[in-house]
Amino acid sequence: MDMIDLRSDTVTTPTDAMRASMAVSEVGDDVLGDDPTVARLEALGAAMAGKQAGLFMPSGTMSNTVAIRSWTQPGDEVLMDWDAHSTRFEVGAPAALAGVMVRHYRSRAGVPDPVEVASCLQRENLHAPGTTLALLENTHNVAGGTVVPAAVIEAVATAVHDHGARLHMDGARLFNAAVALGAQAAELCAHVDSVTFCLSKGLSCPVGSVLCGPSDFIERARRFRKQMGGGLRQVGVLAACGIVALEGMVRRLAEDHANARLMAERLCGVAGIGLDLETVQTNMVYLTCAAPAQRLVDALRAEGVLCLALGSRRVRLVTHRCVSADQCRQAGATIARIAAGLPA
Ligand code: TLP
Repeated sequence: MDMIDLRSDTVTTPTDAMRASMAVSEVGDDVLGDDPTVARLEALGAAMAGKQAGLFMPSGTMSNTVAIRSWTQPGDEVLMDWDAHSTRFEVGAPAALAGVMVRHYRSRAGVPDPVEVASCLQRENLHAPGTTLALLENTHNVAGGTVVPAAVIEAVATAVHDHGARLHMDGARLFNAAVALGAQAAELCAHVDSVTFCLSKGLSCPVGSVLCGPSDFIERARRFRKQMGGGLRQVGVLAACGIVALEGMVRRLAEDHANARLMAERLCGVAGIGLDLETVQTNMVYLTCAAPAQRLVDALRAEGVLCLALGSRRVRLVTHRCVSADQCRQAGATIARIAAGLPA
């Protein structure tokens, strides 16, 4: 049976153009600063994010953790969304590897309220750790792949900067946000101090993220990346895929968004499924199911549809380059049939 894999956009495989560029890319020892392909990717990534410098990272998780470590001192407070990826899915890295105290704000459909963020920022005193960093996530994964508009980012940045803190954006799916908003990525990054985006999700690279920010921050980040074991040698073979992705894979993300939309519209109103169409803004569809989520996921696997249970009654479907519109239609019909038949 051909499986329709909607577990994540991380399942995308490299394109033929990526494989070809890997074969011919010029490489060198990147820890010694000798890899010209990595340098090209970092410069391109920084330019697209509108920042001074970029740093190639093995993963989004390491990129966020290195950013947190580079902007803070152990014991500082870092403010992030209650459902931020760095809180939910990074194995406690901010605490374990950066030694920071994490505090949470709550957003509405992934969009923070600048007034609430401002009210959470703490000044350092004898008792309180000072807030030195805040995080935003764009698109916001757990909220549904929702986008944070540029005006909200600017308002949050103003509050954070007025406090004397920094703002980092987890833009694992920054280009999905940009495509959905019809904006340039740099417009969404204009007011944040640093941003990371992933190459290995909808952009289809096998590995990698780019952390972008001011040059002195990136130099600190380079040391912390090394400290965490992320110094890589002839990694131009991977950076080459990133260049292909940034030059040619961004605009097609609109197709993934359209496919998510058609699947969501098919599933809206189906018995046994709750779905908020307003949160379907990019390439994700979150379902609330009447039956336990894992039971629905297991039943769908037997029918050739793969998806993830992210919560006891929540199932996530993610569209990407390796699933077609027809497959999304087929998956929608299968999910509707199975969900309607499962006991609560
Ligand atoms: N998210 C993965 C899982 O960890 C949930 C996925 O399948 O969506 N920030 C955000 C917003 C992310 O969604 C992810 C990956 C990361 C950071 C981490 O990226 P990687 O997996 O490269 O460490």
